[in-house]
Amino acid sequence: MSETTDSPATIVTGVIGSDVHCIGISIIEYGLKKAGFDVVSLGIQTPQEEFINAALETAAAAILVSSVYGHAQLDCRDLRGKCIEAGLDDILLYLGGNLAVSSETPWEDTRAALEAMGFDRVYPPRVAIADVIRDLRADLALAPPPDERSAVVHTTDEAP
Ligand code: B12
Repeated sequence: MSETTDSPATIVTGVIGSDVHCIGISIIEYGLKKAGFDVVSLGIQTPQEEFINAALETAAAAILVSSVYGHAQLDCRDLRGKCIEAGLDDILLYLGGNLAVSSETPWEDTRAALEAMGFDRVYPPRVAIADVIRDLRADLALAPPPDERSAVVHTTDEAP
């Protein structure tokens, strides 16, 4: 069994590139705060460098990137490489939003392309916040909060 910790982690969030869609990431940030994470919110139209600088300044454990206007593959190009260059070798990178350029593109192709760019997890538009938080806790080896330790967690993977 792997070791877990109760310490809150700092998470950097923002909407990458020229994207101004702010509602989705605000909902994610609300969920993160409610789950006990410290959130450093960079807002809309955030350049890659700002994500990296904020993560360095706050010793963040993860960067959660939002991209809603369809240009994720362009805006996120080499983000992982720049993180490594800055010394953030092990930082978790999550990406969510409307990630396909076209609605014709199968989701699994989009996910595979973005994972190949270095994201640890890539989420479709209708992801449940509970699933993102569960993944973060698992990836950061954080213990579940006391009131959830014996609770059943329902995920979007389950049949209704
Ligand atoms: C409102 C809106 C706008 C507003 C934004 C206002 C604002 N302050 O946010 C305005 C009018 C400014 C706008 C502009 C544009 N928009 Co617009 N917009 C929308 C709209 C109608 C709703 C978006 C929204 O808020 N949804 C509600 C939130 C809760 O959902 P969400 O953003 O998807 O977020 C959820 C998930 O995606 C996920 N999520 C999001 N980020 C992250 C991050 C992580 C880490 C995780 C885990 C999860 C996650 O969790 C959220 C909660 O469930 C959508 C259509 C739609 N019905 O979705 C189009 C839409 C997003 N827009 C679109 C486009 C194309 C544009 C423009 C390019 C249009 C144009 N030609 O000018 C511009 C882009 C401007 C820019 N530079 O960004 C397209 C994107 C197409 C694509 N390829 O995906 C959409 C899908 C419309 C469409 N069907 O064509 N838009």
